[in-house]
Amino acid sequence: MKLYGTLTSPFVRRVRIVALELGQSFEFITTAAPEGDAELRQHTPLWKWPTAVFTENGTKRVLWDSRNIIDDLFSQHGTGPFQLPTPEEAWKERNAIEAIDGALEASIHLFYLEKEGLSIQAAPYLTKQSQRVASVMTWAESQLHGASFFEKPRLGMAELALLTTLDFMVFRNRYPVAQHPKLVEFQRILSERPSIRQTYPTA
Ligand SMILES: N[C@@H](CCC(=O)N[C@@H](CS)C(=O)NCC(=O)O)C(=O)O
Repeated sequence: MKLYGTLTSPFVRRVRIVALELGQSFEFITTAAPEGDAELRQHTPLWKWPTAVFTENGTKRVLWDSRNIIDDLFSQHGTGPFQLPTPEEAWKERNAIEAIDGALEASIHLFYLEKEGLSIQAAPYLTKQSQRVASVMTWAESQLHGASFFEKPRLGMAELALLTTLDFMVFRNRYPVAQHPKLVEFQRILSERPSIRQTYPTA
């Protein structure tokens, strides 16, 4: 697999963690460099990372979106330590991922805009986006049982989504995660996994 992205991207990190857990090596092309970004744009009309290119037996598959890439890795190599939801859990997991990804994307957009000099106060919608992040973080904390969204311990896609989101919030100073003891505890428990430790965002 050829993986396009940056080492700070929480969505790319999800793919890196899954690849590590499944023992799958990959070639990493950084989109932080203009050449990598130009190459990425030849593969995806969205210009977003992660984007992955698989070449097998002369056929090429190009996938964008972290979930799409992870599903592909799961179908090729099994799910390793990750648990897929039971049919009864599926709606709850999808809800959690949708909420977390909504908060993460809002936070990433605010980060980009602030970097370009725009303040959150510049428009009511930006303020709403910031409040949306706080709403989701508060909700996520209320749902946790230790390191799991479910009463039984598990590592699934909702937990992976939350962990990568929290670490991004701390790394980019986007949200005061420390104000939520259960979120901090969640991070602490998962940080024991080597795949999590080895993929912390770095500047
Ligand atoms: N739904 C996508 C979101 C990917 C995404 O938003 N990636 C960000 C980096 S973390 C990106 O590509 N940003 C560049 C841009 O928006 O131009 C996924 O799960 O992979």
